[in-house]
Amino acid sequence: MKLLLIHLLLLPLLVMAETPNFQAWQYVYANGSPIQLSLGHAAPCVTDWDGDGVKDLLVGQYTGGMIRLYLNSGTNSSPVFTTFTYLQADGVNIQLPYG
Ligand SMILES: [Ca+2]
Repeated sequence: MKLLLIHLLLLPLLVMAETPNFQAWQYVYANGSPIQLSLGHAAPCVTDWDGDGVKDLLVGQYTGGMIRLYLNSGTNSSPVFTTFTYLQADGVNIQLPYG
């Protein structure tokens, strides 16, 4: 009981410590145009996919359940995205359940 009470008392502190700091939205461009998905429902993720120290962009898309990979040819502070490839496994586009 004592342990539960301590957890309950500390919970607000943990929530406050993890509160994200959002900034105003902005388009992400590839080849000079905003990245658009045909049906929307984008699931973006930023990570250094190829291990070169520069963060890349992955975007899960509703259409076909596929995942776009935009490699960053710029820097982390000024990313540059051009074309994308779909993530593949054994030469086949990875498709996740969708719908
Ligand atoms: Ca990278």
